[in-house]
Amino acid sequence: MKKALITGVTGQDGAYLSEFLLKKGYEVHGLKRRSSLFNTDRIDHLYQDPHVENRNFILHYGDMTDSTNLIRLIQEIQPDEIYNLAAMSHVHVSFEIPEYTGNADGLGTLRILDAVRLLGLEKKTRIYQASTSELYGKVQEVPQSETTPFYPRSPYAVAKMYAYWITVNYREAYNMFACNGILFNHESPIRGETFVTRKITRATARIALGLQDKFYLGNLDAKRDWGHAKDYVRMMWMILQAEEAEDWVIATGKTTTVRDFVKMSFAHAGIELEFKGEGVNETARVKACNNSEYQIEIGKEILAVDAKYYRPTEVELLIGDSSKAHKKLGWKTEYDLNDLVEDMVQSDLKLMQKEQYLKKGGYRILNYYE
Ligand code: NDP
Ligand code: GDR
Repeated sequence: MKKALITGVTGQDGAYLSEFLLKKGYEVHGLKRRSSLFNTDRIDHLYQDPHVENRNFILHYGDMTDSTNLIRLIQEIQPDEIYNLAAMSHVHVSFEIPEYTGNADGLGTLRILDAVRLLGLEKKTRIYQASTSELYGKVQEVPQSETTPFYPRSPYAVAKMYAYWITVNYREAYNMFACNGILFNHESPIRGETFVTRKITRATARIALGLQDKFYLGNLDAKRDWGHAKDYVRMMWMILQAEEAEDWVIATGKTTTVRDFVKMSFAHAGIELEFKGEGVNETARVKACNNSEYQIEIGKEILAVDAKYYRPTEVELLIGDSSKAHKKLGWKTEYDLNDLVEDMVQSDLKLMQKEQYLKKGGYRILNYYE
């Protein structure tokens, strides 16, 4: 039985990857942070009682900023594969906590690589590093491929740039099987609530069900290459099964504006929107609604722009070229953007129906939807 260690197991990708590897027969070890509230919502369905013998899903406390803990865990587990997914992963927030982001996302990656080297596991343990399309930053070339130069535009991207190169360096210096997956944006119903897609699908459901009047976004012109996280975690595994350790771009090859994502999301709930104005004055109103269950007023303003969501430096356009992964690893996607939006909107509608019941029962509904 192969053993995998996943850092960031409680995150979106960690949850899907755990499920995927367990189905493949792996013993999965996950690194989770201590928090004052339970933080395992996304993996609770995989939880196994620690009193039961022969568990194949085991959680350990740890933190990417704590080297001794990482060394001890890797020594105990002796993993065949490490998937380094843990990171402070929010680009906008990284402008507020740049030093911590550098420590967790940049140096954290070094700590994993160096632990494997110090423990003499270079030949045994393969390492996947969660690199990102944010490395491309300011547009140098489109579509972006493994040979496109980097120009990071946030403390997050700069930290991930260190992580990218230290992974390449350890591969070359110590002959380790360490690879970067340069993944473009990938989303799902369990995407963090403050990333733009999930913010939009949650707002769609809340507005449709009368739980919220309006929501605010930043740059509606930004373009992203959005895929489904389920397709992308499969690729993480394929990267570590390849014959050679290399770096790979994973993307759909299509790009869409934030504005168009909003239109698609509301369209999946049967609501047509009309956009007017420009920049901070842009708004969207309800043009038509073909779902009689939603008592939504035609002409109502449901979206406005708030400059507080603009980033000090923005990444305007991402579109990836994954031809290397298609050709050499045979990677194919099962979901397109339409399937993704449908999956997210349907899931949020179900989730928000629960909020509706709570509200009817007199419970206070938290109106926090940043
Ligand atoms: P999430 O934000 O959903 O999950 C991040 C995970 O990292 C969480 O489990 C979080 O724990 C954990 N974490 C954060 N800081 C630390 C720390 N100091 N020590 C230990 N664990 C920590 O991210 P995703 O699942 O979306 O992304 C996974 C990885 O892939 C990240 O590295 C991200 O930067 C990268 N990436 C993501 C892309 C995407 O579109 N999703 C695209 C390209 C790269 P907790 O739950 O306690 O907060
Ligand atoms: P991104 O994702 O920065 O690409 O990083 P995010 O969803 O946060 O932003 C995408 C684009 O939408 C614009 N935007 C807004 N973004 C947020 N979060 N909130 C808003 O209100 C809003 N309005 C407009 C942003 O300006 C941006 O252009 C994600 C993360 O998962 C990273 O960890 C990962 O590395 C990259 O994707 C690939």
